[in-house]
Amino acid sequence: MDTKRISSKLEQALSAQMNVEDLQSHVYLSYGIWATDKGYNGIGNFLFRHAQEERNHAIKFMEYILNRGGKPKVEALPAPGNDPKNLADCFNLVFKHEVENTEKIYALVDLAFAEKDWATWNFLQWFVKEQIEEESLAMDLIDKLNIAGGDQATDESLFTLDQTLAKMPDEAEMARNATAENP
Ligand code: OFO
Repeated sequence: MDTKRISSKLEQALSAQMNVEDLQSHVYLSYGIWATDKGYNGIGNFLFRHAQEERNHAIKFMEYILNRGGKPKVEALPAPGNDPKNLADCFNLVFKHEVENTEKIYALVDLAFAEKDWATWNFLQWFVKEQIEEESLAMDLIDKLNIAGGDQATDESLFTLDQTLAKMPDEAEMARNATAENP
């Protein structure tokens, strides 16, 4: 009896996204190595933690496909690309990667909707929400660097920024979770 509960088209599209998440993980790993090598250990650590999150996203896709009776395929990944030119470039690239990823998730939601595969549509809503957090986190990085002085940032303010990012949570706080004590 065929127990597969997902179309081959969605199975392949979700499997491709599993590989995209793994590539994102490698990209953040490479940025973390770049930052640490430049002496920004706090920023490097933040990016390494983020690389791990992307890896977890890949596993989430893998498990879902398997749970629906499909079989994901691990593909060869392209190289992560050039190192960022500077911190502003690094944070802008993080934001760009997240926006591109959001668009990929939306395309999957569209596909699940078109197929009326509500289980997959529901599964993907977790990623829709996650991308709001990830984009906020990336915007926060850009804001923090601007506050530190952007291109004109002094070594001292960059040192403080590095320390701040070392302690920054991996998840952005959602506006609706804010309280008077924790705005
Ligand atoms: Fe940064 O995002 Fe995964 O999904």
